[in-house]
Amino acid sequence: MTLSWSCQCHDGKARAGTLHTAHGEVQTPVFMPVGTAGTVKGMTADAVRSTGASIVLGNTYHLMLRPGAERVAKLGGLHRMMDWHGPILTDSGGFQVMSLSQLRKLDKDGVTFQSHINGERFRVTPERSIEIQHLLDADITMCFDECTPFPATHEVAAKSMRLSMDWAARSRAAFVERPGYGLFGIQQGSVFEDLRAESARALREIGFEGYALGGLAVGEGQEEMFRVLDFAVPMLPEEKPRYLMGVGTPSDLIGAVSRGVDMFDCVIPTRSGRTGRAYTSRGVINIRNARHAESLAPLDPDCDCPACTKHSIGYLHHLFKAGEMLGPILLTWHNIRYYQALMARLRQAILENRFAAEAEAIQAGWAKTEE
Ligand code: PRF
Ligand code: ZN
Repeated sequence: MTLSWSCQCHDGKARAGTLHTAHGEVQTPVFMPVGTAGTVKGMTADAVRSTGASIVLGNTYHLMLRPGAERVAKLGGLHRMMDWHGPILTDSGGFQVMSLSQLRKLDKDGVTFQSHINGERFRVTPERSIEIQHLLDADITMCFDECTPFPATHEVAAKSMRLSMDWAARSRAAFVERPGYGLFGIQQGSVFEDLRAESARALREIGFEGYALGGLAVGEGQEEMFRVLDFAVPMLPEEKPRYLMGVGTPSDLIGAVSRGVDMFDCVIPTRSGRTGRAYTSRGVINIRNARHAESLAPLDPDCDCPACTKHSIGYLHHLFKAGEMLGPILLTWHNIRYYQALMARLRQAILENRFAAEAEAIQAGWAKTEE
């Protein structure tokens, strides 16, 4: 059987479920740490596992440029290379090509671009993107799509969405079905209800193991994203997992779970960790702030990660001021642990039918810091 998802429980629109993949099970709602170039930056795979993470994300775009998809396959695939033996989802490359590469040219058949690393020329089509994701041995393969830039007129968004739907059909045709592996479609249509509906119809017609919401968190703001989720999520099949790509802050995750989203990925916990921003039960802490210099308090008294149980805020502040690499490592560790604990808490609350109260209690805690 291909990859499947079973729902244990609903609470309002929020769902608790289990993904069954070739490399193990994933409890949803789930946050997937981003391991762009074959590593969650600054973390060993053991460290990532210890946070409670059960699935990580890899990127077609980065790995095809370096070390190359065929070379990853020669090195035993992404799981072996990373020492990550759990499930892996790979993004298809379209989004990263448009945001990172130089001199890109998009046509009906695919995208030609130059590497942001050394200027080398590459071409990606839906067929090549799927082939690369097979070489990487992704449990979850994403369709090759175009993330419609924001803002877009209705006409531009319609044309872009229809191209992505054509590419979704080609991605499906190129995907080789194997037990425990699956292909996810990606809904586009910008902020327009009729285009989101047309996109959902096209994807359902093709049929996928899961359905992603693309083209959001691209500058529209949280209120607008939630407005779109209110109508876009119910358009996707009830019995399949739903994945909101590239989202988000803890507040975004709570709002999206309450609207029926099951899966997330984002660079926020890892990137913020590297720059000294910690997400905690009391709110966001900027560790470089001078007022932390002599604090003996833990970063987050409610967290069980090494940064919080073995060190003081004052020490973490010192590591960042001194440019020591342990600083970014410890804050990355903490942020990933915070995100995993948050998702586990939301899941438990859904199972016990008290999601709304739990969401409110978590958000009330954030008011306790002023940064
Ligand atoms: N498409 C793909 N990857 C993505 C996005 C998308 O629309 C987004 C949008 N937030 C993030 N990552 N393939
Ligand atoms: Zn911590």
